[in-house]
This record gives sequence, structure tokens and C-alpha cells, in this order.
Amino acid sequence: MISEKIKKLRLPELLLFSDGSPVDTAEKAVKRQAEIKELLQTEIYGRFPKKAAFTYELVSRDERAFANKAVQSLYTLSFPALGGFSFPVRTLFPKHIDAPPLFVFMNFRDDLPDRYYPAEEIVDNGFAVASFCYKDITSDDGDFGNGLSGALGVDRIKDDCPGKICLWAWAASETLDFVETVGGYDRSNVAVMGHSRLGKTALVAGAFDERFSFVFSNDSGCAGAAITRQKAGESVDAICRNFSYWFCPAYEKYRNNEEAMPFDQHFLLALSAPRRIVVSSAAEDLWADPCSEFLCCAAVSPFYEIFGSRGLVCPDRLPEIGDAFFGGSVGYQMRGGSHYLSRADWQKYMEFMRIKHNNG
Ligand code: GTR
Repeated sequence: MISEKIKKLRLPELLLFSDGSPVDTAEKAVKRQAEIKELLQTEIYGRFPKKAAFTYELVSRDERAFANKAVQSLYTLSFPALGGFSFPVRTLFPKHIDAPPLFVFMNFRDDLPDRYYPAEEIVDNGFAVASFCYKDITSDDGDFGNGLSGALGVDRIKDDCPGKICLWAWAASETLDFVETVGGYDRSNVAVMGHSRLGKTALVAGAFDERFSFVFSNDSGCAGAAITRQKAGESVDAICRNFSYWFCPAYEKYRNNEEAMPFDQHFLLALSAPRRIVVSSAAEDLWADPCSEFLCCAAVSPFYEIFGSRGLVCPDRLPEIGDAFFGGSVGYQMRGGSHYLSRADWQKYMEFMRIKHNNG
């Protein structure tokens, strides 16, 4: 049933190189990932910026956060080679665990507590968090003259110049570089996570930085974890009408022309293989389209199998509220309710990390 649905989508082949030769070994799958990385940079997200050296400064620290259960710190990261561009990063470490797994969490706001960030509950569960607010990287609009975008001199004339998603994803990678210098967490268990536009961003960050052993994409929909072909809700045309600046200019040519795309969103998920992914949907989030998000997880699974891992493990039916398919390296879960990053979603991500904990 699922394979029939996927066949009907007539997706571009993940397991064929662009010259038509087969991708049938793990070694070839890695080469195919390099090809796909290039493709997604030229066709949708733009060029991922180069790493940059940074300095950091501790701004404030609360050693007794959340009833003395956690240490919460605020830092500023500065990038001298980028004209002094800087952004704030918050860390939160539980005290009762020496090397907790870590979330690099991109949020819409910088406050704590926040409705998308149940911080106390996360540390109580034994997880650490390094977070930043995406608007501190560059604004969420078509102005490319501010923040990281201004510092890089992004030129929107170029077809493959980075869109905003790519710039926010770069900041997730730099945040991880920074946390590595601070230490105090389990380096083999680091997740990158975001919701909605930042769920798309989490997938891009995971694609470009292999240190993220877990990639969590919450309600990311169009240009995130949903297959674009025959998608319900938001289309390429709709997303480009409202948010063309999230992407490189080349993406525009697929407006009302999805069939011409030499990729679909399972290509993006494939860049994180064989690392672990969870795609979450909310049942009422028809704009994101839960069904297309689910099918994307199924469509990337054969790519995981080439690496000798299982992709999505699920019954042969469409998902229902309360499903959490966590048997393979590609997880999918659907909760009831609308577009939101809820406590229930966080609980699922923590559960998945506990099950799939890397021991070395
Ligand atoms: C919507 C947009 C979606 C999604 C969402 C969000 O307006 O159409 O693609 O990213 O915003 O980020 O909240």
C-alpha cells in the first residue's frame, strides 16, 4: 500500500547517480550524497556558508536554575572575520548527569521559559540544550543586509546564493562548534531540532554537519520533510509567494512546475543517512501535510538500507494519531492537534534518543 502510493508520486531516483548508474553500496551512497548536496545547494537552499572562527564571552550564568537542578548560561559568540557579527547562545545543563545528550535547539524566541521550550522538563529528563533565536542570525524577511547575511554580503542576483534557511542552519553548526569548546555533554548523542520553518532548517543543518547524530524535524512541511509532488496544503508556488527569501532564487523556477524538480524532499533526508531522523506531524496541520511527511520517510528508507540500517519501520498503512514508528533509524510520529511544538513532541524526541542512544 505504501509502496504503491510512492510509485504514484513518480519521484526522482535516490538510488541512481545523475549519470544513471546504480547506487548499490555504502561507498557509492556516500558519493551520491555529495552529488545530492550539490544539487540541493544549487536548486533550493543555496550555498551553505563556510565555517568561521569565533570567540566567545560569558554574559551571565545561573548556577541554581530551576530549583538548583541545572546550570543556565548566556554567551555571545563573535566572528571577527565576519565583520564582528555576533549572536547569543544559551546553554542549559542538568546537574544530576555528567555527560547528558544534547539538543541544539533553534527557537523563534530567546526567552525562557518559552511555550516551545519546556526547559525544566528537558533537564529533569537528563538532557542538555544549547539554543539560539533564529532572528539573532538574520531577520526573517527579504532584507539580506543584516546579521550574518549582511556580513557575508549575500548577493541575491546569484541563482545559488544562500537563502535564510541555509544561514540559520549554519548557525546551528557554529553553535555546536562552540559547545564543543565548553564540553560537558555526550558528543556521540547530539540532536539538532526545530519546528516549522526551523524544522526545515534542522534538516538542512543535519545534512551539512555529520556531528548531529540525531535530526528532529517538527511539522516542517513544504521544502522540509514533506514530499513536494502531489502535496496537499502549501506548494512551491505558495511558499515562494510568501517566503522566497528562505531559498536560493533558483527554487522559483519550480513554482507550479514541481514535476520538473530533479529532486524531492527525500533527497534532503538522505543527506543525514545513516544517522537518525525523526519527522513529526500534527494531525490537523494540513498546510504541512502529514501524509506527505510520512511518505517522505518511507521514500528515503531504501537509501538507509544501502548503509545496512533500517529506515522507517511501520505497518503497511497511513499513520494515525498516536503512532510513533521508532523501530528503525528513520522515525515518524503523529500527534493530535494543530501546528505547534508541544511538550508531547519533546517527550517523543527524548524517547527516541533514549532508545537509539549511540554507545560509541
Ligand atoms: C508558514 C509556512 C510554513 C511553515 C510555517 C512556520 O506560514 O507557510 O512553511 O514553515 O509558516 O514556520 O511557522
